[in-house]
Amino acid sequence: MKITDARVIITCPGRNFVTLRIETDAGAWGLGDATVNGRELAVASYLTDHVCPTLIGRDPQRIEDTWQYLYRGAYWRRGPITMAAIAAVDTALWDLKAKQAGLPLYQLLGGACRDGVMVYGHANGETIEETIAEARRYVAMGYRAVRLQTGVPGLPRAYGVSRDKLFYEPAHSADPDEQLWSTHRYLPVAPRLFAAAREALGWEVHLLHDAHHRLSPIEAARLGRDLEPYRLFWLEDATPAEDPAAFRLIRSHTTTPLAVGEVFNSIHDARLLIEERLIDYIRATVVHAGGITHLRRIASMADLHGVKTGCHGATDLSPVCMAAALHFDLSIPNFGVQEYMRHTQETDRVFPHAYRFEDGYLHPGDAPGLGVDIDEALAASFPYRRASLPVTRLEDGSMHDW
Ligand code: EZ4
Ligand code: CO
Repeated sequence: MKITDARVIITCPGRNFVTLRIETDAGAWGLGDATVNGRELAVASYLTDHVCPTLIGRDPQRIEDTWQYLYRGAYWRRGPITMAAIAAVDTALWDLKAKQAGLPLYQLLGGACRDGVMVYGHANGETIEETIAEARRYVAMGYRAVRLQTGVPGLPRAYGVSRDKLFYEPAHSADPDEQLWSTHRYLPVAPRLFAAAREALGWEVHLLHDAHHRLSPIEAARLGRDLEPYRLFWLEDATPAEDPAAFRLIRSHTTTPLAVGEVFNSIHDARLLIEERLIDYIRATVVHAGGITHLRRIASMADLHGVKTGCHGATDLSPVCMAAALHFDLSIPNFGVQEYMRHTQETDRVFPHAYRFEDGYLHPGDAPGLGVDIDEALAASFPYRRASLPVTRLEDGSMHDW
């Protein structure tokens, strides 16, 4: 079997998505997600200009060999753009192989380790009351886990607190929107939110919180301690993720479980955190961490050290990535939780899919391959629109992490 075509499809059904479609002389084809939020065209060029020409004529069944060829062959290893491009090829080849076998992908990965994939949704509100009202909606929909984010008095438009409810999109303007941050204002609010949430929602539902990489290590340690009474499932992205040693300090001060890694693209980003057991959940996901082939390696290393997975699942990960994550989640022993932000109806129409939500769990379905298609004619009716993630400044005007 030979690859005869590999092409990039860019579409914007509410937000931008970059998808790779690989075709073969045997008629089998596969899809891979290559979306990097706010930098979509860079991956599209990496694929179209550099990777796709080298795929033509290759045997699509040689998934591991192709991964190694693209990783080692580039000389320039790692990085979000390179690894998203490799992920797209890898995902498409797994999809293709499973379709050829007539099996849902999770069967090729060893079969199901569980009956469903527990997901968490996002409850956002300007006030604590509004956030809790949103959380109640998720619980009523059957969710067993909910992430709570609330506005901070004095900080208009803080990152991660959306005005939209079910459909939250942080990349909402062509140029980066400027937002404001103050840890001093935020730190007392988060524990108040979770105290009120436990009072209102009880202790059965899992509660999560995302600090979006905005704290210093000692601030994160303080927050972790203040949140301990409310038994969070996790505190996510406490400090900037490129500094793993910071987690030694946080870890030594708090028993609140820690999650990080949605921006990781390589096993090397996660190694120290996992080997020293500084985190409880690794957030790397298929599209941003080198595809199914590389993410399995990260998960195996994590399993060895008692760390579970909690794959990123925001709206900028397309239904193709979501499906890939679900097959992966279903098949690994050390799955923890899967983030699930719903896509818009336009996105769901461009990417018809077999995965379904029921009773707090997602299941990838039993269609062959990933179980996701792309309606290319409909995709073409939603042309690319430049969109950027926001930047954050402190109250004195200086730049900050977000
Ligand atoms: O900031 O997906 O946990 N989810 C998040 C997301 C990310 C965006 C970045 O592309 O933190 O909102
Ligand atoms: Co996050």
